[in-house]
Amino acid sequence: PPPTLHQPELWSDEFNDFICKCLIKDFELRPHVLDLLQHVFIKQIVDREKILQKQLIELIDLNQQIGVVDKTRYCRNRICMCSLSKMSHFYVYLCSELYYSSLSSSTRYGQDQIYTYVGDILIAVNPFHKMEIYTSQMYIGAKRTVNPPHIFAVADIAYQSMVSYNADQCVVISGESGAGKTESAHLLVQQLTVLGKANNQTLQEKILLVNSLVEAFGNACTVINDNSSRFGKYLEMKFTCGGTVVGAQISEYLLEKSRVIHQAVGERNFHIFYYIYAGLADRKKLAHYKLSDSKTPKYLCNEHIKLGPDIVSNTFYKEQFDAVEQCFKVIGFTLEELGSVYSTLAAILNSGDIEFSPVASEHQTDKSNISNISVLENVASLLCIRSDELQEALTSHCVVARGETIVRPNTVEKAAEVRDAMGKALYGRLFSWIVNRINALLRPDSHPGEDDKGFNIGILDIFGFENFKKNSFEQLCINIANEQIQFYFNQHIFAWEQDEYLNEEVDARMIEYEDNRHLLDLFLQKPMGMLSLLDEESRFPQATDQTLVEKFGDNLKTKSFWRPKRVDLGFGIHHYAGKVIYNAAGFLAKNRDLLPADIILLLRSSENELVRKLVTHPLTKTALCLLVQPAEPADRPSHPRETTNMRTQTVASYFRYSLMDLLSKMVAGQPHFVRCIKPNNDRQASKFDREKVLVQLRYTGVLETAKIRRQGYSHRIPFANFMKRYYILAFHAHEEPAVTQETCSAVLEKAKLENWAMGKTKVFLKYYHVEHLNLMVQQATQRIILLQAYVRGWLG
Ligand code: AOV
Ligand code: MG
Repeated sequence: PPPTLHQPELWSDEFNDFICKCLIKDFELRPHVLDLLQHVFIKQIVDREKILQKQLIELIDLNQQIGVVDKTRYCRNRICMCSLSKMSHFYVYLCSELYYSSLSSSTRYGQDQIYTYVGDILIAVNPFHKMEIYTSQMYIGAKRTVNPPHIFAVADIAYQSMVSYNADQCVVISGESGAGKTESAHLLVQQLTVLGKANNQTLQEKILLVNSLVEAFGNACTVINDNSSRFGKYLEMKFTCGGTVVGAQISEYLLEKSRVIHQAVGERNFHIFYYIYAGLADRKKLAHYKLSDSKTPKYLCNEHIKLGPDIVSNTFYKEQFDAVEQCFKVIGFTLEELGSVYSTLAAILNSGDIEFSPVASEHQTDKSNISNISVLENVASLLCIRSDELQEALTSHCVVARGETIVRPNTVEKAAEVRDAMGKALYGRLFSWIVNRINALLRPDSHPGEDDKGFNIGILDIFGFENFKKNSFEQLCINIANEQIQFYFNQHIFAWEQDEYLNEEVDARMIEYEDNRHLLDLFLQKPMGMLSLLDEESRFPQATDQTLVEKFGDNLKTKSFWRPKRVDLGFGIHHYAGKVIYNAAGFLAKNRDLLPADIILLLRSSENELVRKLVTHPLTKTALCLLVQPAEPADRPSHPRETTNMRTQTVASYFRYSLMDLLSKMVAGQPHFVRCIKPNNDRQASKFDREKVLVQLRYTGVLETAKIRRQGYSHRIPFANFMKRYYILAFHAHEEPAVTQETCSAVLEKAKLENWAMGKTKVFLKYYHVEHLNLMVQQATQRIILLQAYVRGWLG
């Protein structure tokens, strides 16, 4: 007999239990149960909330949509699995609504339920505190619906899809700055190494350390996030066809090099500079690397940072230094390489302190001199170059006029620019070199003759959308990259899916979504997009940042771009994620990103192998160090005084290229989406700012995603594939039914499924249909196996 229910609390344990018992025991939800359900729900909600039934359906409070969906899934699934499809979706839906009217997302967040599914997409709300949910093995190979939503389930689905469909996978993690992308990426790698059971322990260990190592060099403290990624990272884990992890490769995008020489108020330089300072101090090695223990290097000076307590004797930094060194060693860097890395970092810090003063002479007032020669000598000795040549390269430059090379002095400002350009270039190239070296060390061994091409799972973790008080060229690039990821998401979730409905003449209600294509056009179109205009202006020697914004204003005629009044060099952009006011000061210089050839040639004469490599090794396609490169071969005579055939590439053009490169990688794999949500701006645990969350859900399109996942069909299977897999549910095993709309319908009807759609060439199903069908096939096969065994036993 069906269980009885005594006036339960809405979705109380007792009630849940009741529903489950009904479902598991396969009781039909007879009218009286339905009545009961309806009665309980409506009565309770009306009593409690004093709203009418009609209004209940409108109760889809936007805040709760995110939660509704996962409960709906849960219910529908249970119902489907137990073939109780008679219960109308209306009631299930109602149940969910009611459930969530009493248990909203903020309550769930308060209970540390930070993960939610919207269809096949995972929403992760940053918990801002450590949670004990990352050791569980219950997600391995498990059906998604049997466990609460989790990031490990995403890893599992990506892994299982790779193994069963023999296809590359790609996990795209998005969200604004501080939303938890980098943490999510770590968790994915952690779980994927478990799933891909590396044969050797060391490889597993190495892969786990890659993120920490590159993040020590590529992350920094910003006003939004203490560990903010200042570069984009695409980590590909390589597997054999059988699913064993065999290596990893990273691509890095657009490191924010300007941070090396300047940090905004309240921000810091890249982590590694502090780590190395504290680490070397601890080992009494500061003097060896020409670092002072009393005077803060200029590149680390920022407001209240005190060298002693804040850096030198900071135990956290010291520990981090040890950890980074350990990462280097485990991954396979040599001690010599490590020494060179430290020297280069120390050289960069020292170079920031080189000072220039004008040479007072009657004829030439635009000449400069170095006022602290000892610092210059320190830099030269750390880089293993000659100090007189460094001095010359900083304080003068060559121009070629009518075939003759003329040496011209640098003004104080120009000399300081060259110094800073050198610091940025060295750091950018050091970062790329480390990444390339890691790639070389973690490249899967290829054994000649072996045919195991294998597959990979890529994890994309870029810098999140940023909107500071003052936004510059870096924020523009970061935000364009985010715009591009959002576009990809839209294409995948809405555009391609809806195109298919139209092509297949399936009657599905079209979902309106916020298309940001016009913004991508605004930035990337040629020749009139913002980046093209910037490049064009960068080619004019007379151009200024003022002429640049005027050019923007004259050419960019769209509502998403405007010039705010009374803001010098300002322009505004209405991004998908909100309005941002940029300041164009420094745009041209940052885009040109020039490093004089004199400096490059001088560094090529270094006696330190690493320093030489930094300026000679061919740039990999993802290395974003854009320098003016002399076309001459590397081994020129030591005196760097000739400049010919300068080849230039701007940051904007390289940026456009790397975006395309990134997209081509992403499109090649089957995507999985993780959308990180920041619950508050104060980085506080258990604080759920509803307004803040809602804004993010809106602009990321999560609400529309919920709709399309509820109304749309996540699985679209060609007839032939469908029949091959499921014909057994409606036909005899030995039959070979025709592949037609009718035979497919017959299978679906036999399986007692509803709400699917039939296209011209494909069957359109919801994810729960597929789970149900798979389950039925599994049961059918088991029955056949049993039967065969029985017959065999009987015959035998
Ligand atoms: P982001 O990668 O999205 O920002 P992070 O992943 O660095 O953000 O997260 C910011 C901080 O939130 C972390 O340093 C953690 O303190 C906390 N956090 C995030 N996810 C978790 C989690 N699952 N468990 C515990 N704490 C977490 V940026 O890189 O700034 O866009 O450019
Ligand atoms: Mg990050």
